[in-house]
Amino acid sequence: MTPTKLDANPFPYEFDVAHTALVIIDMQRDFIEPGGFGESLGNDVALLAAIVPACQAVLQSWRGIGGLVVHTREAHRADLSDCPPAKRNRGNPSLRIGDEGPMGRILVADEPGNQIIPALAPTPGEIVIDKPGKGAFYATPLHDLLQRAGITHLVFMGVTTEVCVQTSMREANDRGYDCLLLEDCTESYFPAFKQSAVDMMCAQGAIVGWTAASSQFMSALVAPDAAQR
Ligand code: TIU
Repeated sequence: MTPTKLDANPFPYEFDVAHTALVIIDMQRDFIEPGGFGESLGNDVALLAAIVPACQAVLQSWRGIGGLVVHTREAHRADLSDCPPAKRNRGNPSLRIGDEGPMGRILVADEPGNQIIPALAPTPGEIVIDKPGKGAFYATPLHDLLQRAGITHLVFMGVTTEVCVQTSMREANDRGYDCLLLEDCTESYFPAFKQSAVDMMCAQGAIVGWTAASSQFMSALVAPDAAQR
């Protein structure tokens, strides 16, 4: 199969759909809606909701061509046995992981706040990974699942750019995946951190990976030849 090529930073990114997964990091109510973990840390969660339409458009296109989709959630077991005290006790949040909040227990699996937002809800057959850390590979079966599916390339969306997205992309890069971050499909509670994270991923000749606008990615999906340089 001829690889698809799109204009990206710092140079064109090549992939083929059969060996690529779309990875959507932590688009769960805990981070996007008031009353969850993000707000408990003192953040303005409204900033993050702005990327939902762009994420929806990419997800729809990717599903339309039959691409593999992976959703992650930052989620702990109800007994918090996978939440190190160093994580739970850090800082001075209004609610700690495991505490009862307006959307159920904060960052605990199966609670209402831990669900992926309805606009991006997984469909049957899509992979959903509950991860106890910031990275999607730490203490999860993700690498094995991707290897078994023959995946070599990962396209990232989700929140937050410099925390769970960047950590996941770095973990993926060290495991040998070619990674692309869709710039307008990721957001941070700190716009300057988002920009720095985007810049540092593709610096030094794509030291962590590539970045591109979702419009570039979607053009490549619709008309692979037209998107080539
Ligand atoms: N606080 C923050 O920016 N992010 C997180 O705690 N988790 C994710 O990024 N998902």
